[in-house]
Amino acid sequence: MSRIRTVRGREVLDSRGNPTVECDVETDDGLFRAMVPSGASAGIHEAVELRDGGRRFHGRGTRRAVDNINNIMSKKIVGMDCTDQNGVDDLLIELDGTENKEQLGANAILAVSIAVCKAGAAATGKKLYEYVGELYGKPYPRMLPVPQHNIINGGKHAGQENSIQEHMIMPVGAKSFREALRMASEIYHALKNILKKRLGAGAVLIGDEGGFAPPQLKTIHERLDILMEAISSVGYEDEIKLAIDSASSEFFEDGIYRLEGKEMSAGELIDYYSDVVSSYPIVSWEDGMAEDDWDGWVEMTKKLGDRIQIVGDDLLVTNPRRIKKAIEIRAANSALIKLNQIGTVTETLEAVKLAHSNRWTAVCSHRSGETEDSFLADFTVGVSSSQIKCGAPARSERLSKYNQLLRIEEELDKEAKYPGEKFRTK
Ligand code: 2PG
Ligand code: MG
Repeated sequence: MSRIRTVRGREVLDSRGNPTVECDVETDDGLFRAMVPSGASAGIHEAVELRDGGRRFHGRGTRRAVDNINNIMSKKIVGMDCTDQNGVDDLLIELDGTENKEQLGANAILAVSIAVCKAGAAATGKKLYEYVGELYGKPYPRMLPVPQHNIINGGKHAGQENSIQEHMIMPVGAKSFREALRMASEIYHALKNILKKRLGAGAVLIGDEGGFAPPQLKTIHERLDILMEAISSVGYEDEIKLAIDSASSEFFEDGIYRLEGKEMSAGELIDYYSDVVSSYPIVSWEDGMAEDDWDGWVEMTKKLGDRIQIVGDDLLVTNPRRIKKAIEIRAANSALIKLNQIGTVTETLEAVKLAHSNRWTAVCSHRSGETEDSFLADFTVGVSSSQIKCGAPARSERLSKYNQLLRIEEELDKEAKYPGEKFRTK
């Protein structure tokens, strides 16, 4: 038992240079800090990220959210036991009192929730991943996640319209996380050289998640061809599989998907995806369908769900209610997990539990606007998730998570498995 002494919020900047929320929680064991990330291609069903509006920071200021921490939440939380994660999160939810956390802001609530979680780990003398595992509440297999590295950025993250957002490599043939990260780094630099030689220096400018954003490559085929070339140039054809995130809500309107200069119905788009899946070693496809196109999701899962992982991001928004529905109607077979889509550690744990107990995978994910906080790495190991999506193996806001996973793997030594083999199905 360790009492929360002070709770202090502040406005800091994220990796895009936009304001975000940081929170310090002080207990007898020290000071514990959390920072929240922020999405660009955010789903409409996500919990509300409270922004100030007005001219300051082009309306993106987080002073109101910070004030909510300092003037409202801190008054109730101070004095509570920091190991009572459930109790703290329940209270924050109750204080907010809305469905989507619009009153206090999910950005404010999550900053407090994560800082309390870090304090709780210290109070119990546990490693953060161990403590998260305990909150998760199951005897869990020790596992390091297979990374999904987005090394070609498109869509909103690269200032491009009507294009696929993320082209990711998964080092499934690696024997450890450390080896996976090395392979990814080697491929990243091989890709950089090829792009530069073939398309010039402008092709290696990077998008929000550290991947390259070559404006000349407009179609998924052009992008995946060069990706495959980079993979084979360093000899990893057998070790690497691919994952895609369409972020299709961004190119869906009035029942029509507008991608790469074509207009398609859900069925036509799924046929297009099927061809792509047949042509490349793809094992995972995220947000192929738009956030409310439930019929499209069911159809895509029916058509491709036996062959690949169908991941719901904007569709599910880490919300147990939406995940439950998707499980019932078979609208996907995997949930993307983003803490700030739902707003507390406890609810995020519930979302992962729901996925895992229905034999779904749970892919723990960063946001395109990130911070140096590495909580996600510990969270991912804590819940024994088989995968993490954190962007390219470059830029420190991405590496803060990957480097923390290196430390955790070293600490766990031979105890931890790397589940790459699971994805070598194609
Ligand atoms: C996604 C995410 C992260 P954003 O769509 O999966 O890669 O993007 O944070 O912009 O929503
Ligand atoms: Mg996504």
